[in-house]
Amino acid sequence: MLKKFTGFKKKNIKSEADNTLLDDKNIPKHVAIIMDGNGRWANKRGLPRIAGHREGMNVIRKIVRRANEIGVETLTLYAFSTENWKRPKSEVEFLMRLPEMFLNKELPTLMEENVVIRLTGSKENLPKHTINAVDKAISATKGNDGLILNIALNYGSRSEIIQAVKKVYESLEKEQLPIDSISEEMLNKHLMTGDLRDPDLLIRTSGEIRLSNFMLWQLAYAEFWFTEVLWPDFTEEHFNEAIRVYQKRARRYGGV
Ligand code: V0D
Repeated sequence: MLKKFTGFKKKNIKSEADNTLLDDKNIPKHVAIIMDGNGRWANKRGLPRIAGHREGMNVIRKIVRRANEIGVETLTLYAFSTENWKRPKSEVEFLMRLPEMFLNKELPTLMEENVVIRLTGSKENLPKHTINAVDKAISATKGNDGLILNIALNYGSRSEIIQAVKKVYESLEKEQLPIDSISEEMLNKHLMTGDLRDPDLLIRTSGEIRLSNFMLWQLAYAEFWFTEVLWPDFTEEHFNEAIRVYQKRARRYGGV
């Protein structure tokens, strides 16, 4: 069952990564990553935290390409949580420049690789320049049919659920539906992830073993893989290792 991965049919992306022992019949369709440890990476080197964020941004390109190459359909990256506003103003201002910096550099490559950019989170409080950059990338890539790169930006799961519950209530009122018509599907539809499928695999870097208000509903059945590696040190090999571990685990949704 486990065999050498020989490449993804439709793609011709070359990679130096170690492909061995990946089962191409059991690639997680949706992988979500909490990219933690950028500030700590910088501190360890006596650099300002923003240097860690910049280095972390450069890792994204490699992981997107690798995910696309092995046939992952959706890659969600947790870039900025609603709690991150509490950080020093100068750090937040720098972070809000990263979408532009990333997209200015990477959009041509993402187009070549057929990537679709999506956003999960609230646009509230985001600077205009950040929204513009992301909106531009979303419209530029919406006709592509490759990997969905879903960026969780200004996202928090509990407020997402509250907002979905309010929308469910509104739709019951509007359509005069009984309370028993509330279903998982109905709530699911009103979450910010909308039509995206649930993640199959969650990766969190930097040794923190918690969810930190990330996709609480959507991660109900996901496999979790944690690593001590800090995000700026994360490589395709670490990504492969996470997929290998995922493939070794039985996934039975509570059945037998
Ligand atoms: C900092 C490590 C890319 C984690 C990666 C504003 C935290 C670098 C984006 C990005 C951030 C955003 C939107 C988009 C394309 C890319 C990004 C933020 C932080 C939050 F359409 N890196 N990145 N966004 N960091």
